[in-house]
Amino acid sequence: MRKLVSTVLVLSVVALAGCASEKPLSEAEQAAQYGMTVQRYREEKAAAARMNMKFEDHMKTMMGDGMQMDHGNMQ
Ligand SMILES: [Cu+2]
Repeated sequence: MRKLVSTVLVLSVVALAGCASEKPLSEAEQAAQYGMTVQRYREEKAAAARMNMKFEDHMKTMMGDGMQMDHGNMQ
């Protein structure tokens, strides 16, 4: 529950920041957007690359309530 609240909070902050700037998000900002650590973000990005998926599509699938992806070597 606490994690959900902080995720929503971070998403609003990122959304507001996004309106003010057209700059691409930094790794830390994108990690925050998905409520994960930078290390986890890099791992997911690498996983998406291995799957030839865009990171956004990869995360949508991961966060969706539908099928779960099998990443094989994920710990
Ligand atoms: Cu994936």
